[in-house]
Amino acid sequence: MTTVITYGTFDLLHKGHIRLLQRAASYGDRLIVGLSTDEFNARKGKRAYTKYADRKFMLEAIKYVDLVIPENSWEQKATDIKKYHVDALVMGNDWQGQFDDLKQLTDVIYLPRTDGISTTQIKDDLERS
Ligand code: C2G
Repeated sequence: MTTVITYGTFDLLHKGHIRLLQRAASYGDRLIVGLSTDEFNARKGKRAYTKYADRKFMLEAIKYVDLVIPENSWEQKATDIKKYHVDALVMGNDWQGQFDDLKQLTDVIYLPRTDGISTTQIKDDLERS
């Protein structure tokens, strides 16, 4: 069984998130999502509209997702990769190169982001409307 992992906040879930999960899942038999906790988001300088428990609930309802674990730190990826015997880390290419240090542990794949949609864009559009 091949295992894929990805990480993110996945706030205001949108097509870009779903397409990332769909493509990440295609690299293996199971997809694990490291979901940024509210506390970690604060450290990332992000404030999610939807609280962790509800973001987790929504991700678990997505057919491409097999397991959701909390992402509490930048440093946990290596531990997660070993713990879950991960074969590939998949991220959007806004992270291009950022996780290449993990190539000694697993495949690292950066996928093109989905153009024209982002949580920030949604918030800005709603503010203007
Ligand atoms: N994404 C995408 N296309 C978009 C928007 C997002 O492919 N239009 C991807 C991002 O590249 C990322 C994933 O969807 O791989 C989740 O996006 P965010 O929730 O914004 O994740 P981020 O805040 O970048 O957190 O340790 C890594 C971080 O937790 C990643």
